[in-house]
Amino acid sequence: MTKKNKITNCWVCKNNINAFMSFGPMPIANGFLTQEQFKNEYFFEMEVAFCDHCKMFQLVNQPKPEQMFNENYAFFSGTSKLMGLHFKEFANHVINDYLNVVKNPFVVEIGSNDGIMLKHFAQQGIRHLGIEPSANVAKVAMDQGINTIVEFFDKSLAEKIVSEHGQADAYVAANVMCHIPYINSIVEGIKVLLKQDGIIMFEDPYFGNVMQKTTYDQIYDEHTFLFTVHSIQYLFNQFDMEVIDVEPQKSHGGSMRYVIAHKGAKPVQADVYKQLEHERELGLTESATYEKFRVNCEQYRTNLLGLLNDIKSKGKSISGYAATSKSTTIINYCGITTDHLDCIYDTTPIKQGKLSPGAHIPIVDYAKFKDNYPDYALLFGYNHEKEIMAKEQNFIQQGGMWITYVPEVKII
Ligand code: JHZ
Ligand code: SAH
Ligand code: ZN
Repeated sequence: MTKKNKITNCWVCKNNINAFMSFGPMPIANGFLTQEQFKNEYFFEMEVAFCDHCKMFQLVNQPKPEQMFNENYAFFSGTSKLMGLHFKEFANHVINDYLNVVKNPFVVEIGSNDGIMLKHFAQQGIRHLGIEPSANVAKVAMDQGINTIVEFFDKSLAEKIVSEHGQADAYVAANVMCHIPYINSIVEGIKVLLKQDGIIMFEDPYFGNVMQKTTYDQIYDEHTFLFTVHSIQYLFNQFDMEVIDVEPQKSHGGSMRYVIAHKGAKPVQADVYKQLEHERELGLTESATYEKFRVNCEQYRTNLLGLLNDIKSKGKSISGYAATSKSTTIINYCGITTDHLDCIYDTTPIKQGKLSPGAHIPIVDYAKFKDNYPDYALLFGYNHEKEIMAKEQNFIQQGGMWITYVPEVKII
């Protein structure tokens, strides 16, 4: 049964919002399951809204955080080598450009997962604390000696951290700020946690890229929000903090890194104003743009399902490649089934041997891909294209073909 617990007011500014689009009933994106679990599988109506007042794009309906982030969480950050390098660069940027002038600095990261970023602070002997509610991924970090607490960050936890460790010089986060519905409590918590001259640096998928490339697969249960500089500026201005710099990133199909400080504490860089202007040019502050986005999503769905049906009508085989969270939206919104995909190959041990959320497509160890190449492979992990192509060169050499849907549906 599809559960409804819909909000009617914006999570950020509390103004009235209305959904402009539904992606239909959706399961938990990382809810890989066994056959015995089918009867209790959770679905919610995945509807999205744009708040015309604070400019925040958001889900109006989603599972509770504990249903998604717990001791069975299936996403381990360390599965991508290139993301490992990305987070080393992120950590060194914070250390070299902000912490070098501070005596005995203290860094807090939320959503620290398996320690992919925090380990670079730990290895340099920097005082650090990770906040990670999913116990299984947190354990991987703790086993490496990275200080981690298994909790959800919010204002009351921030107060507790300050009383035990003092205020932080840097607050860092990646791909987690957009995951938290009670975002105002998070920002209030950061305000309490951060020293007067401290720095906030976080990154998340950028709605500008999602809109331009129609990568609607960034919309799933975990992503309560897709940010823009406009919406982030509104969010932090509410609590006397401001965006002082923006740094576009290629990761996850296009992300934005926001640098934020207490109001007046640090100079605002020109790039912030440039990006705000660019967002107005793209129409990201106008409801009409979101209506166009809906039409584009529907077109992409028609194109992808049409291509898969066409290939199957010729008797050819197709497998999925990389059981990403994003693939749950593509599969369930487009109506992709086990009639289309034989299986999905993936590197994550706890996903292997299970079935995909909703459509119940088998997840198979990627090492078996080469033993049984399909005619076509649908690249769900397009954001890891470089890494995947490098290890799967043989597939093409043996006559296999990749199907992508970013930035358009096509055979590569
Ligand atoms: P990947 C997750 O999204 C969830 P997902 C979360 N909500 C988020 O925002 C981002 O991460 C940060 C597989 N894979 O990174 C392993 C291969 O099979 O796009 C994983 O199952 N071969 C927190 O899940 C999946 O892809 C490979 O070579 O969309 C991870 O997908 C590589 C590199 C990955 O994140
Ligand atoms: N930063 C890593 C992990 C992102 S996955 C990366 O970019 O690869 C998102 C993580 O945020 C999950 O491990 C999840 O358990 C955690 N999370 C979700 N809500 C949180 C909250 N309120 N406080 C801290 N972490 C949270
Ligand atoms: Zn709002």
